[in-house]
Amino acid sequence: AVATMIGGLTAATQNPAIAATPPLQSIVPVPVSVQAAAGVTFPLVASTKIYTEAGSAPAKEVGDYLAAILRKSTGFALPVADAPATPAADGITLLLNGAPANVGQQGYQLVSTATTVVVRAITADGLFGGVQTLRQLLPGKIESATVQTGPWAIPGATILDYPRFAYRGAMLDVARHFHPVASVKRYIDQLAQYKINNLHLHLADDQGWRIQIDSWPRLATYGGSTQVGGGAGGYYTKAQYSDIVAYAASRHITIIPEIDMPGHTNAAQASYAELNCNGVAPPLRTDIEVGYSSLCISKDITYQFVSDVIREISALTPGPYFHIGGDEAAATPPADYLTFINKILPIVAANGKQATGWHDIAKATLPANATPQFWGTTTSDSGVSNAVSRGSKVILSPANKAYLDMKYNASSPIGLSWAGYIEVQDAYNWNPGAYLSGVGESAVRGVESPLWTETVKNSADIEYLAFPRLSAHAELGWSPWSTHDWNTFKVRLGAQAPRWKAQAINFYASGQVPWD
Ligand code: TNX
Repeated sequence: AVATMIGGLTAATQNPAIAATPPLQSIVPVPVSVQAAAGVTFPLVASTKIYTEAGSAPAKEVGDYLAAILRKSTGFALPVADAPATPAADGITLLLNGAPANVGQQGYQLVSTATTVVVRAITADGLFGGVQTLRQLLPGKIESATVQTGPWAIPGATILDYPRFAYRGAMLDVARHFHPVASVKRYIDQLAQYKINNLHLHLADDQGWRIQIDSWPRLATYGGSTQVGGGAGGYYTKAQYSDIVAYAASRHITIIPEIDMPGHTNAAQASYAELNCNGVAPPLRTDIEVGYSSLCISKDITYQFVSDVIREISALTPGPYFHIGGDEAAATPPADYLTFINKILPIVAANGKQATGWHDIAKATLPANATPQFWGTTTSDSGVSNAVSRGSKVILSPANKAYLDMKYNASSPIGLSWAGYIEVQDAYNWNPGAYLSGVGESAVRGVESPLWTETVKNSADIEYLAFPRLSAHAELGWSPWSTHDWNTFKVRLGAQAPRWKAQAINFYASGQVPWD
């Protein structure tokens, strides 16, 4: 009595046995394939153990992460130990051997029976993804921070899963409103559970500079001293930034730092008069206007500044990317803009990083390893398609689909609306692999959900705008397009509510979704 669901729920909805095991139908992002073993369940009990690939520290870390989550809500000891040669009958086993080759670098296979749960992957990233699926096979209260009453049963299944796109991203603007380390970590944990593997931090903008730079100390101490609305602002010390990077790594998330240039630079220009063509430092700004600031393209000191900043941040950043911003440079003459981008791309490369930037940078001739991030509201851009024809890959963040800071509708209490309202279905209904003309599936590195924070002051605000739309974007980035179906997605999304409640996530209970 095994029913097959290939990338979705068609067979499941016809099979009453599977209807009895709703967790298998509720996984977000939906796996490539799920086969249910009808009537079979693995009981998670007080004596359950977690076994990890013998001798592998990265596998052990994933096991420890899983144990920490499950211990809180079950109250069980869940010791983590090296896996025996044959998966033991009393445990959940995470192995770096025996995975089917098609799981690739980020995928996994999960097989649960009455006696074992075995996750196999080629990499620890893959095991971590499998663990996210495993969490969703347990009742939502498994996410609680306090001990809950079981029983805790994992439905019998064979799941094969791997991502459509290698890059699933989120961006958090910590410049407009500063978000302290604890808030960033909380968001990182939320991203990880939907298999998002990159967090882009927008570290500087007109209203604030948010990272310590030793060679230009006033950037943080003065440029970081306020924020939109005139509040106190703040910045990350180098130790705090490194702590965020390490925490993200423990959640298999890469941090991508952004310093926006040559526009969106008022906080820097306010901190150092020499960064202005007229040699006069402007006042700090706490309004939300855009397009008025520009670094001075003709001054040598500008490039000293850019080199110092890129060097110091790159040294703290293990990931391959450095994001140079480049958007809305309305105060930089077009020829100067090209001069500037052409001068700073080699600085990024000299620091061992690949450049990413808002797609405005594709007005310049980009090297093939530079990634334009499309944020427009149209479906064609000649700069981006030219970059693709020269070998670049693209990150898709179309503002009218992917911007988490757009309001859901006219009555949303926070958010902006310049790119339109984005209800959950709007966030879900687009195909990243066939969205921009001249940018086919293979030219897409992935999908990213930017959250600009002009109206976003704290974690509750972040969560209200990110959930549930972030989960929709996560599915677009991970799941095969053949599974794309709003009617089944909205049911799976609705099944996340008990989880979000257990985690005290302040989600928007959209009327489009049948919430559990
Ligand atoms: C446009 S999108 C911006 C940001 C704003 C955002 C608000 C982009 C690359 N630039 O400076 O915060 O709109 O939605």
